Amino acid sequence: PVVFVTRNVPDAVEARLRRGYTPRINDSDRALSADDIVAGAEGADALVVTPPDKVTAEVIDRLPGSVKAIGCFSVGTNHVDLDAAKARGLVVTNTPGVLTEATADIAMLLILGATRRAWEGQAMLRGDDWHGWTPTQLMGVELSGKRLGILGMGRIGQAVARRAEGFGLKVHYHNRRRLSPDEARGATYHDTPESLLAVSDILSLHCPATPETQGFLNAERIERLPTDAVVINTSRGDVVDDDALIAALRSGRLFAAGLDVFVGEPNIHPDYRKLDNAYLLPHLGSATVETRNAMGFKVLDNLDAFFAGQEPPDRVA
Ligand code: 8YV
Repeated sequence: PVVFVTRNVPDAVEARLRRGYTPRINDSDRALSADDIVAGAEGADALVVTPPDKVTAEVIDRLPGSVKAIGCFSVGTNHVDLDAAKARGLVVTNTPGVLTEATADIAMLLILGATRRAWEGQAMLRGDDWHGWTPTQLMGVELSGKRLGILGMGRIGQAVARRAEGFGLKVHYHNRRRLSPDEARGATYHDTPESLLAVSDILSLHCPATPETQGFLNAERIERLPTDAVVINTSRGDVVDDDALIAALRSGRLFAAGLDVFVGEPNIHPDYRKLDNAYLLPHLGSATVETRNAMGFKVLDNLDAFFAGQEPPDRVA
């Protein structure tokens, strides 16, 4: 089968792709327009799509009839209109599980980086602006004994909770489903997001981007957080109202934010770059060699199953 791949993939994944398919790989790191995706899909049997390339209802409508399946190179599927895909009979798959640990590591990095002002320290050193140690220099927030609020206690939220225990954080969470005691490992359940916000010295967002979670962390909800709280986001930028978060960081209502995901990536809200208390990463959550290989192999496991006439293990539509 011919497969149009919207972004380049790790060498090991490409090698396996070439063994079973005729790949057409877009080599550029620029986001593709609807026209680019439709043109790339010409004559293809399947697409492999990585966010932020968007497969909207319009794109799905314009896809050539040869396309039967879409493999998301991601666990998140908000870049694909699943209803439109379903209506057209397209099979869509994703890559759950394999990026859990890498993403949880990045959440911890953001927690540490934001609370300990790591970026300000880097900037000071690299800008040749360090004039010596003083007892008041770059004082941060200590993790031990603080409350970590996890919104969305799925695989990644639970992996962050496991790591947080080692740092002496007390874990609280809200999730649509209350976890079993084994899964919760002593974390305190909150039956509403609002109740969780009130105790979250550090709030870490791990919910998917859906119409329900769109702009969840708005000005009113930020006000519910404790004074000097820290906000961490490794899920999707859409869960945060950028203007509200930026205003709270600027005014000092929040101590800091650690963000790996943004609305409109890669064109993030320009004001984030002006804030010393915003610790920013360019969507590195799953960016390890091990995880990106595993994600690619999962995409291919799903395509292999589909083209063998079997049920793909990670079908989402
Ligand atoms: C990257 C992610 O966006 O899996 C996801 O949903 O957000 C990340 O892993 C990306 O998909 C990697 O190509």
